[in-house]
Amino acid sequence: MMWKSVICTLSLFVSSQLSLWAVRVSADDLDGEVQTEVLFKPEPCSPKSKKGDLINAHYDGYLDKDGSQFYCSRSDKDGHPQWFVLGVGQVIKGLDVGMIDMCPGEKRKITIPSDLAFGDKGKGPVPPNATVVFEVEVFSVSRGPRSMEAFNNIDLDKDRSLTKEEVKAYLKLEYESDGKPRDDPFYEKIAADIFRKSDHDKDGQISAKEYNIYEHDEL
Ligand SMILES: [Ca+2]
Ligand SMILES: [Ca+2]
Repeated sequence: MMWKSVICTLSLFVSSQLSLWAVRVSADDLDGEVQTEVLFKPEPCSPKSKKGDLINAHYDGYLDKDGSQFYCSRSDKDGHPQWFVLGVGQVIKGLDVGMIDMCPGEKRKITIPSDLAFGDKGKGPVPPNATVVFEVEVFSVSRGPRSMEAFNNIDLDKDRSLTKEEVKAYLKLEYESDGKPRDDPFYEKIAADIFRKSDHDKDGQISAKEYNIYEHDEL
């Protein structure tokens, strides 16, 4: 584990140093606080991520002041890309904002001031009031699991509650319809991630209420 982490840190440290030379572009709609720079954009670039979408991505974090790495999703958790719902606070605010309008395959460098990242307390290896830089790569963008339409599709037995089996069956269908079927451990891993974030009372089911916790966020 330690070994993998060191390798990852070293190799990405080099790429980060190189990309520091690139010009930073501030996206118009991000009010200048979060700076995004597109490192790679596939053609065509679609679908584009929006608030409430379920995102699968790698993101590596660096301190802006010296380029040292504090987070590497490629080595954490066996290197699986991370799943989260965009725009609802499952990741730091700067990523919620800076990862809008990204398509699968797109890579960005996102520079985030501390008040939209880890704040005046910092977190773990991130010191207080630190500006951070994330290099993100998006693998998939799908309609958020937060729409009631999706909930009803996932809830096969219509008991207004989602089991892990129902979530896995749904993921399987999604991947197969994209022509990218995966093996069972892959779906198991994603389902476990989703349950960790959504099954707040830990009863092994995602209730309609748990699922809809962000409903007021006009998804
Ligand atoms: Ca059910
Ligand atoms: Ca529950």
